[in-house]
Amino acid sequence: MKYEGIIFDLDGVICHTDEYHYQAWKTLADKLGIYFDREINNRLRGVSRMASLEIILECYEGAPLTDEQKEQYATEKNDVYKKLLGNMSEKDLSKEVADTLNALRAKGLKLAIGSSSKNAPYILERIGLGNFFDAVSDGNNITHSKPDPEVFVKAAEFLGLPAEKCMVVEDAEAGIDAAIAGHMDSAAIGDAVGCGKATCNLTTFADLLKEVEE
Ligand code: B16
Ligand code: MG
Repeated sequence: MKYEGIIFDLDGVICHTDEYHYQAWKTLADKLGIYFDREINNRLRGVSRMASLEIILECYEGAPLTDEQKEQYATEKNDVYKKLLGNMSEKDLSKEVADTLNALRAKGLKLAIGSSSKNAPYILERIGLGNFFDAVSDGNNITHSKPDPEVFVKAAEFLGLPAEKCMVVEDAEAGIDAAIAGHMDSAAIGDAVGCGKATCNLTTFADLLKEVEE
């Protein structure tokens, strides 16, 4: 086997919460009179909550905001987002993803999450994967967000594996850059395919089964 561990990004790879992020940021943007659309939302993939707010504020024309106000707006967005996450259930985990994860584990690979989200444990619980992964590294245990490699370096540490034995699966260019910075191979899926920087590109999640073989 080429790898001993696979580190999965959560949002956009294991499940899809981007529509909920969009709705929650849109609620805040409308309140502040800021222009916000799905194209801007696309730039928030893999980006931390506070860095996402800064991107949204690029279109803000009011008086400069204090750090306290920014914290408050980020919290408001997260409150709306968390309520929307309450709609998620095991139905939000596709059969293809569930079957592929089980097949990878059956090959003896260790499986981890490497997500920027502070809501990762709650999302995993909602989709029925609360106790599935061998390690979870997320927005709660890092000080630097993707493209910094910290979240993946920590995931490899939690698995007890060296970076060169791990592959990262990502849907965001920031995540592919983080894998490269952490000296890990990467598989791009969805939006990240376009950046052309990953070790390999996946057309479907199940393609991963071919990529982990020697
Ligand atoms: P939270 P990932 C990322 O998750 C999302 O793609 C990104 O849109 C979000 O801003 C970030 O998590 C932080 O999320 O506000 O829940 O802490 O793709 O790294 O799994
Ligand atoms: Mg993602």
